[in-house]
Amino acid sequence: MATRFKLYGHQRSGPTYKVALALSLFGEPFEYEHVDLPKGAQKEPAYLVKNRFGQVPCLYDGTHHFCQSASILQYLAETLKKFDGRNPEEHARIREWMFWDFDRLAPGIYRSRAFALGFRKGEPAVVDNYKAEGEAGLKVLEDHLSKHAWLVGNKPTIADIDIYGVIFHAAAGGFDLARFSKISDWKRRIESLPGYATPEELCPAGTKAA
Ligand SMILES: N[C@@H](CCC(=O)N[C@@H](CS)C(=O)NCC(=O)O)C(=O)O
Repeated sequence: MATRFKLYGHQRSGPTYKVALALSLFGEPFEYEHVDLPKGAQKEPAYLVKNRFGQVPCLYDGTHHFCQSASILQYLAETLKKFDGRNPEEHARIREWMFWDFDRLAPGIYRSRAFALGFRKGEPAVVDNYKAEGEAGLKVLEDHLSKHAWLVGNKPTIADIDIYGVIFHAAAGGFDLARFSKISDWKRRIESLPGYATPEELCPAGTKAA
């Protein structure tokens, strides 16, 4: 069946998962193409015309190729009218969470995971620093979720999907989420939404048809 969307990504890429999960929660089937990062496929000219930054994910909507997972989530919310804010203030709050994520949460958690899984090497002080940054980010999130069920407003938005895509990988980075009961409750709320699926289900280590 022809689908509107085609996602280029890698199963172990957190940003790829954010977009795949959004499409699934939005109820949008999509074609998926595995980009072989270890072989450098993301730096090949044929891929660079789709994503000038030479990274995954990249989303094709039938007309344009889009990159940067947070921007892609905003594009999906705006065009499909789901998981979006209801007014300019909520749109700004969503952006605040997504900008904070890539500044303060994702580096600590994604890098700690990369060290733990052996994708990256680092001196102990560097490893400890990323771990501490991840812990500090989790504390901010836990505090907010102790007063709110969702990150913005009273329903799930792309801010929740974006940050879930980081929290999903926290355990693999050595973070004990059992110590963060509000994050754990919120995580379960997202996992019970219709269309929820794991990276392995959405992004096979190979290309899948829609
Ligand atoms: N800010 C980007 C980050 C994308 C990113 O870091 N992608 C990584 C995989 S998780 C990548 O493509 N790495 C390969 C490379 O940079 O050559 C986004 O959110 O889309």
